[in-house]
Amino acid sequence: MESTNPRIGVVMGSSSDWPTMEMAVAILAELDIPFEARVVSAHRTPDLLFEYAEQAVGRGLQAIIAGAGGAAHLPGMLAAKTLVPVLGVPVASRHLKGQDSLLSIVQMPKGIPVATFAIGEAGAANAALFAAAMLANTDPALRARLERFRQRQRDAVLAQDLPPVP
Ligand code: RP5
Repeated sequence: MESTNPRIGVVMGSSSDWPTMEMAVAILAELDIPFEARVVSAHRTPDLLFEYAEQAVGRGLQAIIAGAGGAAHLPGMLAAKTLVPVLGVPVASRHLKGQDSLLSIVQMPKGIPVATFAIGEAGAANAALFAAAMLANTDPALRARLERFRQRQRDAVLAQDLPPVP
């Protein structure tokens, strides 16, 4: 599924984040956007984090979707080390259900922006859709695929029925 020339990097602090972050990967695959997925931990593999961020521009990444739980400094640290836009996904943590992740990602001090999405699967999927919309500004074929995605979504809602009133 991964591309040798990814346009989007999907990174997460642990393989335990995968059930959330695979929602981003599923959207990127559906929209036929070349991506890569990696485990990069801010506190367990800080040197790898620096290396990944420092090489992001040169490798042609156009956005990095970064998911982490707990004291989720991964997106902010990546953003501190690269000019590639970073989209942060708060992963639901065991004790605080991702409130901690959300606040630590969204409350970046002035000067280093991280676009922050909803906690959990919706946030991961929306981060991928947001990255797709950014790339679609200069990629008409991708914009057409994104429009078809929206159309399928509209059609699915319009086809929904409710059970009869008892
Ligand atoms: C963070 O700590 C990860 O992003 C993950 O959400 C959380 C727990 O990691 P594990 O202990 O499951 O590896 O670094």
